[in-house]
Amino acid sequence: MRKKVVLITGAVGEIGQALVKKLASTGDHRLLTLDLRPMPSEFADLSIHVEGDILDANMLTRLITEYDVDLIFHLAALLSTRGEFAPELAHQINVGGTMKLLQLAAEQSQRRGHPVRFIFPSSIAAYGFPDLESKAAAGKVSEWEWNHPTTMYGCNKLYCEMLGNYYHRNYQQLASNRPVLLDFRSVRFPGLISAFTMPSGGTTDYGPEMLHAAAKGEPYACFVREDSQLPFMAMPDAITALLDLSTAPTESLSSRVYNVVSFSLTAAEFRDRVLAAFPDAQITFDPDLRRQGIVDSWPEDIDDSAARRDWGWSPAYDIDRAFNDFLIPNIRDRYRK
Ligand code: AKB
Repeated sequence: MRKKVVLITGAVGEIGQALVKKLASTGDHRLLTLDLRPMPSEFADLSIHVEGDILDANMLTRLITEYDVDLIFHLAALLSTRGEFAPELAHQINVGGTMKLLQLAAEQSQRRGHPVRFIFPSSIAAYGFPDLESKAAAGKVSEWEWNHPTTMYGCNKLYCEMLGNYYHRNYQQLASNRPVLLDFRSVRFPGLISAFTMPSGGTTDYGPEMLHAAAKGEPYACFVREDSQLPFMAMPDAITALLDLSTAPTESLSSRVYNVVSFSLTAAEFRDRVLAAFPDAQITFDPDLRRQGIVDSWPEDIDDSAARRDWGWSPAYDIDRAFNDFLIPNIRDRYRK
């Protein structure tokens, strides 16, 4: 008999590591993880790990055939800044990889006669404002406003939300026997901040970079202006959002794509919080016009009332708890060691 597993792609990334740790701690799931990189040694016993490329269609087919994949967290992606340096590669990974996995999950749903749950992290990169005036006037945006992404990554995320919806609702709509369809669910994340891992290749990275540099006693030149405002979330809340959405009863979901957010702050406010914890931190502002343009196109805050109403989303870490109870103590501890 095939073994029932939860598949996590991009498992060695920031969200992946936090998710693997959390799911392994419950002991309820057998985890199958996939990443180009090996799992860090402290995670070695937590999953069956496959070192492989999301673009390797044969390998994906083999995995889906060998294991009974019940739930997928598809985290593998090239983030927004890196995607601008390699847009075609970003498209291949972000769209090509997702498309292949959606197709395999659709086939698997059909074979088992039961929908595979497909959880997909999307992003505030799915939004795009033409200028700072419209960004300021919009304030909190809901899911289907200002969907005009300016980055390859943002285009990829928005399109993959649509693809997920397609496989969820309309796949093989003209077939005489409609197959069992997969169960696609997506959360749009703001900038995520972890105490235990560092982001790479994203445009919200200035927040975590500032914090980790201060704890290490290194100077940091922030690549956006002081007044740049974006929504953020502490990593444990991101994991809660993924898990809560994955188990929400189908009948409670009025949509397949939900905004989630914890707090919003400017880069100057971020600096002030870092300085309050690390008074000797040397933080300067040296905006990079191109990355600044991306941040300026993203909303300063997002409206997550649909997630709160439909599946009870509620972040445990507001801005004070995120900094005082999670980020500062754990980051201090990490670099003290
Ligand atoms: C990035 O900056 O690319 C990511 C994101 C907002 O999705 N952190």
